[in-house]
Amino acid sequence: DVKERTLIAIKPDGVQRRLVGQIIQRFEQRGFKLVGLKMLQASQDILSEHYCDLRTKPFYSSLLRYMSSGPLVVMVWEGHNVVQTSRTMVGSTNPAEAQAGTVRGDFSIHVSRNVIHASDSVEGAQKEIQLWFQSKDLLDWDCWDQTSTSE
Ligand code: YYY
Ligand code: MG
Repeated sequence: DVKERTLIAIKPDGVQRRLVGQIIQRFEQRGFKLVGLKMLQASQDILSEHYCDLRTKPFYSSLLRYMSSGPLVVMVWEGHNVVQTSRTMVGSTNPAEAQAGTVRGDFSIHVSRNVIHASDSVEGAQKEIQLWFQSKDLLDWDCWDQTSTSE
């Protein structure tokens, strides 16, 4: 499905460390299309919804504190197999296990500061996109290189 979409968020440590440009570059370079982008400091409400599956985990409250501690850059990327391919690009949850060449494998060392979020399934992505974006803020734009320019 070439219209598959996923939610990618650069976490507060990624923004603080000026990694926004490099991370966006990787997704553009791979061939995905950016269809939504915003910067915000997240509330506990939206984060508790976003991480509802983890509410019983011991790290849950520190995760929410960290995720609300500074601005996030939240994006929606579109393209063939984008959910699975972005998980591969992002690397293992624990950066100690993440391969070099992945975002986490290149930029992080600890699971509590792992720089980036990516949806883990197509259904999860749909829920997360609805949670973080209004549909009017997602742009269904055509690439010029796929459009006729004979005028
Ligand atoms: O999807 P992903 O981010 O790779 O991992 P999840 O299992 O969904 O956990 C979400 C988030 O929680 C993870 O990115 C860091 C944090 N976390 C943690 O602080 N300590 C753990 N042992 C596991 C996860
Ligand atoms: Mg997850």
